[in-house]
Amino acid sequence: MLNLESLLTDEEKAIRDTAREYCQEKLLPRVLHGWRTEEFDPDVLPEMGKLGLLGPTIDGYGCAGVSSVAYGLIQREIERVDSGYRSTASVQSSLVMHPIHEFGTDAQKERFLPPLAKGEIVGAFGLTEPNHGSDPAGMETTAEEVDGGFVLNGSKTWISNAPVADVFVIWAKCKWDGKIRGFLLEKGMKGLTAPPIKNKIALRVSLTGSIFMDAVHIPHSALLQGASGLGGPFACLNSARFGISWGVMGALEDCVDRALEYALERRQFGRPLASFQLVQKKLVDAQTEVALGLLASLQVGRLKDSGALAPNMISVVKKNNCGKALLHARAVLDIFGGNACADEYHVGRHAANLQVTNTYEGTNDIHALILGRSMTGIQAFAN
Ligand code: TGC
Ligand code: FAD
Repeated sequence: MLNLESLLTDEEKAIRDTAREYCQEKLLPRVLHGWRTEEFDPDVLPEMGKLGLLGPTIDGYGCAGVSSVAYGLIQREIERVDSGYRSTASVQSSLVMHPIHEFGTDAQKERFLPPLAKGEIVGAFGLTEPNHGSDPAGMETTAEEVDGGFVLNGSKTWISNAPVADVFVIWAKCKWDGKIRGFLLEKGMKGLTAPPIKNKIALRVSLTGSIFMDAVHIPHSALLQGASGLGGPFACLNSARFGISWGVMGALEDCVDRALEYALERRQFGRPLASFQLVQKKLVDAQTEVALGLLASLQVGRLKDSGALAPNMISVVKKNNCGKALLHARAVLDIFGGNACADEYHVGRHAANLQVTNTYEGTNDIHALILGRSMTGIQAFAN
């Protein structure tokens, strides 16, 4: 609608085309099975890894070293199929590979990044707790220094990939100075369990779980040395929230494309639905938000790559694009009438997923308060 294409480099277009071809040819045919069964498909991450779609902005360690805009374009193509596949991939890239790359030691990078990039191992990111979602500063998970390392105690909930994760980036409050730091835990450690949360009504193709840590002993080498304080997890969230801002636009684009096709074919009162003014308005409003949202994310991506990004800009696109995607996916879902209920029309699935994308990585309202604090100088989260 606003010729995003003209603002992409040839390399970005080629990466986008590779991702689109993979997602449409390989992921789309599997999505309804995954949605209906809630089964995690273990082939997805290795397939993405082969194409260089995991941790793509990282230089070295088997990663592609591409622009942030290319990263966004990849998330858009994955989420055009399903937000759950994008969740699986973006946790791996932004919330696990990114902190290891930014804050890890050389040994941690060499050990974990290549297999994560290939999708041979799966990562999870544990920040949210049963009593602390929007306010991670209040977390109750603790790390205590002991002879030979640390002991972690606590629990995390609603953690993407957790039930199948090989490596867990866990954020814990350190007993010695009260600061939040990241630790790398590994599957099989004594006292560590990650049961699935079943029967979700959204994001059913991605696995979500709890993490329980009952006196988990880890060596000193498991500490992410470069991060101390909430700025550590928030730096990871900057990258993931940016990716989500692109991803949800892909989901909304799919909703618009499918609704348009349906509206042109389905006839009522002797005319195609697409001929009714109210239907046209729903389609145009949604398509307009896609065009504006993508251009905003492109601008944020360019600023990110040039080093001129401020985190508030990410709140603008995370909040706007997630909120608009949810609103307009629900609006165009109306066009399907009773068929909105049938999963083979796909749009109801997107609308359910988009409720979650509008919630995780900071709810829409929390991003409003982040921006409100910036505008007014008054923080409204708490007293
Ligand atoms: P606040 O005082 O604002 O900040 C504490 C420290 O962090 C620094 N900081 C940032 N640094 C980098 N980037 C950012 N975006 C940052 N935001 C804050 C800040 O400078 C400060 O540093 P320092 O050195 O002064 O200590 O902290 P607060 O406690 O007042 O924050 C409140 C609030 C609401 C903004 C924050 O807690 C928040 O964003 N809450 C939302 C929680 C959230 O987003 N959780 C996400 C969990 S992960 C997830 O959902 C993954 S889903 C993945 C998937 O499946 O795709
Ligand atoms: P709460 O913080 O309890 O918020 C409930 C409501 O209250 C929201 O509407 C919120 O906006 C509002 N609210 C809260 N505080 C305020 C305030 N001060 N002012 C005004 N309104 C307020 N987390 C991870 O760490 N890793 C993951 O991989 C991960 N994956 C997820 C996957 C799924 C499928 C889901 C559903 C969640 C996932 N999350 C993950 C957790 C997610 O980040 C949290 O659900 C989210 O941050 C909100 O926290 P909460 O659920 O505790 O809601």
